[in-house]
Amino acid sequence: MSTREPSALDQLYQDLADADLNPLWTQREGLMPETPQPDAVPAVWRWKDVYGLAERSGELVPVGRGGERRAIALANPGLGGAPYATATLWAAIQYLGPREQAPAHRHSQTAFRFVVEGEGVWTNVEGDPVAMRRGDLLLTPGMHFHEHHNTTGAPMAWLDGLDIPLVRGLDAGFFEFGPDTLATTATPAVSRNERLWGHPGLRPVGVPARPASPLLAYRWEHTDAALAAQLELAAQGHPGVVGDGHAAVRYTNPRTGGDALSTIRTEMHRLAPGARTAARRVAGSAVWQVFDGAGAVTLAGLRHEVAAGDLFAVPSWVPWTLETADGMDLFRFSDDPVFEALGLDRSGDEREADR
Ligand code: 1HN
Repeated sequence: MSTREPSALDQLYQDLADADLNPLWTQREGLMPETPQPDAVPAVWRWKDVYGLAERSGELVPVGRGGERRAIALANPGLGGAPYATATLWAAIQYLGPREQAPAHRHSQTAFRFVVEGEGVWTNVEGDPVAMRRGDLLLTPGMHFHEHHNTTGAPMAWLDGLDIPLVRGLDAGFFEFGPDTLATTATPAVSRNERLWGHPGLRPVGVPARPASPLLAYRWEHTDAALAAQLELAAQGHPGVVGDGHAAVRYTNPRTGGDALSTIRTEMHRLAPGARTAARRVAGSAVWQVFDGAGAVTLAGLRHEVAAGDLFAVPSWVPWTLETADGMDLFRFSDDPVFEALGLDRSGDEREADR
């Protein structure tokens, strides 16, 4: 067998690799594609499937110290089994059985809960008991101690959203256990943070607040009324909706007017009966959950029928369209605030989305 002398060029590449160096000219396309090329793919999870598996987990797997939460993550099929819905977002269904408790801890990852059905769980955030009810958005900003307890004889499940993959990518994760016993078993209908910060347009004077949103609960009655008003006014010829028959609100930090959470945008969308949105795409990723009604989402040209509770992931730059015959409400969360803070935000309209 004859072995060829390596050419000077072969030797150069070998020596570069041996020196932990890597030349750009062999990598440019992968490093700098013309548009985002997410590993995550458009994906849909059905509520009845996810809920059924959560229920079975509830029967077989206890919740407690160590595992901390009975949360089952949406694992995007493009991400090789990682528990991530998109490149930056974690989404999970969390299930808490009758009288169960999920112990206190805190972490630098930002979290929220969105309740698609049920009630009876209180989440204590920094010792403030916050009721969780259908349609509510509850915040757990970074480094806030939190624990959950189910006060009823029925199980409850909800959607958890966190910025876990983003924080992982930034190597910014910190985690700390809290006390083993509940900070409080009180079950007020209205939490202290809502009593201070939950009055529209009114900011308490002299009440100290951390940079994160001091308001931790956004109640469905307000969200519902805001969306209903937008569509009613639009139908009467007044301006102000996102699109024809499409109203949306963003949850905000009442102290700053900015996003309710620093790394995650949270929104509720309402489509009037017969509405269809224009195709749109953005740099950055999102996860949606149908809250009420039914319709269809088209992701990168593929149409999926969806109904209450169903979830779908929209990776960066994937065009999406929503449509409904009888009306549909959808909760959306995304990494938009990160893209905006870093000057990476971009969007494309229907024309571009079709290219
Ligand atoms: C967490 O603390 C919660 O507090 C939910 O409910 C999901 C996933 C990973 C790490 C911490 C919660 C989580 C989590």
